[in-house]
Amino acid sequence: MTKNTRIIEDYSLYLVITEELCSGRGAPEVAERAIAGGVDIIQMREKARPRNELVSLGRSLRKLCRDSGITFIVNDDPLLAREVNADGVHLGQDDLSRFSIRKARDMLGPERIIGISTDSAAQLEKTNAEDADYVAFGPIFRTTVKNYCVGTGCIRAVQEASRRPVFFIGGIDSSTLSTVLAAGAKNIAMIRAITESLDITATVRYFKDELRKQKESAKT
Ligand code: 3NM
Repeated sequence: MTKNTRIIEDYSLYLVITEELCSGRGAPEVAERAIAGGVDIIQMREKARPRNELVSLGRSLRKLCRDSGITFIVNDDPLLAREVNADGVHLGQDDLSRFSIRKARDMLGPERIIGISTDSAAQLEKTNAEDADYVAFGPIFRTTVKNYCVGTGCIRAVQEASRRPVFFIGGIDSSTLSTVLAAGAKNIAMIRAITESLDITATVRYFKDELRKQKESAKT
């Protein structure tokens, strides 16, 4: 580790990359363009690909991220995260039945990041008591990978209840971002608003600018 990656700054932009949602472009190309726009964290989220492909793609993405000082996270699998030397792993609630947070921590050591998906106050409270570094909370709006959404009404309470940085996720795009920020969100995670964008660098720059403005206005 070249820096303490476990410290996640507020007002971070987190890009989750699933290659089949990249409009025909490869994940490394999307990552490179997003990095040029100033994205803070990139996750490789590939649900059904052979392990050798995951290792190879993971190593490519990790190199791109490491060369630019961007945090790189692997979804679902602490062993894969370790194999590609990612900065951390993101675990869904389903993954927690295979790997508890404690087990993932044992596998990854004290330096790496562990992120957890949550969608309720109960899951948030449980995660508060564990050695995780951030939580994702959502889906806030309708999205293609989930069949429900929680809405924006919970955002402020979630932000206040969480002892970790929270990334709000699910259907957030340029038309919904301001609502999410106005409700108290500090960190945002996205797939399609970035991966399906024609000009990924400009899109990421736009989201980062919005987060920066929110950060400034929170100070005053
Ligand atoms: N996890 P988009 S929502 C991967 O709520 C993921 O845990 C979610 O994609 C959760 O930004 C989601 O395109 C999909 O809606 C986010």
